[in-house]
Amino acid sequence: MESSVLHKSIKSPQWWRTAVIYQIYPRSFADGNGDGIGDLVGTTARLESLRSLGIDAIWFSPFFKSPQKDAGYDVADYKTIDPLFGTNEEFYDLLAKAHSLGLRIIVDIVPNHSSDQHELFQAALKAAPGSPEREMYIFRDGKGANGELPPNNWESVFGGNAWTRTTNPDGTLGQWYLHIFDSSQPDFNWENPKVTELFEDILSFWLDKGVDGFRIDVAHGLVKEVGLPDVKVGATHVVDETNHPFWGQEGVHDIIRGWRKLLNRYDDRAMCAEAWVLPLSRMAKWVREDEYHQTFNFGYLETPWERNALEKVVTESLKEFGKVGAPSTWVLSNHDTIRHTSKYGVPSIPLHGQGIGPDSQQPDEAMGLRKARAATAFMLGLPGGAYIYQGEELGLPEHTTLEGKYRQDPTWFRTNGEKVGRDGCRVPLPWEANGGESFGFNTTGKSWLPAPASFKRYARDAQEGVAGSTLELYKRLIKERKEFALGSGEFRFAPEYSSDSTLGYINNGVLVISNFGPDSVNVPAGKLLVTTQHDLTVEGVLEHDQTAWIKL
Ligand code: TEU
Ligand code: CA
Repeated sequence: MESSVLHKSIKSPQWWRTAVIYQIYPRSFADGNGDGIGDLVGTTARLESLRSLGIDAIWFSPFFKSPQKDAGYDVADYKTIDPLFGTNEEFYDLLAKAHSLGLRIIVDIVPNHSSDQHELFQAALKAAPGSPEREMYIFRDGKGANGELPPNNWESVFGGNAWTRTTNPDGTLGQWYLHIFDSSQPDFNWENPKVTELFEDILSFWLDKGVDGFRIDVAHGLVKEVGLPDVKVGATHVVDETNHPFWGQEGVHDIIRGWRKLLNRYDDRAMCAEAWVLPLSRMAKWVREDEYHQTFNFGYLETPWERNALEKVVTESLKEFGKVGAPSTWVLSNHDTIRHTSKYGVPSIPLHGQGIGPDSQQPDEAMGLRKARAATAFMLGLPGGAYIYQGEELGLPEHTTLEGKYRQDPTWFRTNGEKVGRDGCRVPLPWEANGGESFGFNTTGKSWLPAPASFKRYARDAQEGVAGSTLELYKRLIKERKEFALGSGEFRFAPEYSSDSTLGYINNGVLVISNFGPDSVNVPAGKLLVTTQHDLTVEGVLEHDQTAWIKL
């Protein structure tokens, strides 16, 4: 092995080490019954078209019983599909069909908190302070003479205080409960073994039903520092090395090890952590041999389209994950962040959780799409697992002019509109350019969030089979990625093909080269496998903000 090799090839990878996993946001994927909200029947009917993308697996954002205060991340019953999306039977049918098409299914488990409508939280509210019922969650007396002040200074990720005061059954004011997210999402008390049991039971339930794994929500938040000390002023949401009382506490690792043991009892299941922790050396701790199989690489997601920054983050990722024997993952978009097409269309990336609204500077759509395509081509050539978010295969932009009256993200409400939140990346998918107001999302035209007019141009049927379309680009990238086994390939950067404005790497004999500079550059001869340029016949010259794959 050459010393510059950053990733050695793997002979027989476990599926998750190299998989391309497609995130379905159920309420916005496909609506079978026409009520304006995506559902399982609608999704099942679209599974073949998903398979034609070449993906290996699907991750479903939560579809469990929920009051939908945070789009399903507020779960009231972890074993039952919300009637909004369908029935358990419909999910088992979907699972069977997906498996018959060779697609694995990952479901989203939310262990940090439940909905306030969960029976356990309702029981806790009715029970007395200090009771076993209350011990399932995090209740505390308030500060001040009459307990009128919250127990500490913690703030909700969505804005405002992380504590809400309860009212006792007799009408007097009572204890406070902790919610790192919305007040409808009380945090579980992971110091309590009953909580451990609860989730082992939930995971076993879904494993027994045959799901291939889990995406674990807020994986870095479960354990809180003993004594619940104040957050030091200046601490941020994405955890750095400084100690934070509710992000990235060491105790989470014991929980993870317990789950890994459970998964190991089954064949070939995997779990992926949503752990917002940096630096990557710290994130890599989540994927040690006896912990998660994967973790989302948010360091990568937050890296701008810049030559040096990308070289640095890829090097660091492969080194740090490599040290613990885990694959890196790569991701550019998800349901919490601004779609990468729009992110690259503005001069500087808005802060995490900020969103882009009608009052913000509007993205340059063409520039954003061009860079996004180039960035995706750069990403899909890398070894490891890759996550793509529904709609990015269409080049969908964020809905950046969505009116306040449609917004549903708790961030919007809890910051009084100061942050527009995440609805802009959650607009239902356009399937048919002439499919009515909802562009084929359903047949009634109803849509829980209205699509911008531009979605007509991005509709799936307008791109299917059209050379150079973003959809065909994704298909080609995923196909060649498989063909050359890039997910498990031998990888190194290629300084001999790079310059100040270009960055090249070689993976299993395929040169992936991106041009970040303003001018066109010559690229080496070889078989052109794929290019993000609109005119696929242009060989030898790569324009600005384009990527090409060349078999040397
Ligand atoms: O997100 C956790 C999280 O910390 C963020 O990405 C957060 O959504 C963002 O900072 C808000 O601005 C997970 C889910 O992915 C998200 O959709 C849920 O809202 C959240 O947990 C609560 O369950
Ligand atoms: Ca529906």
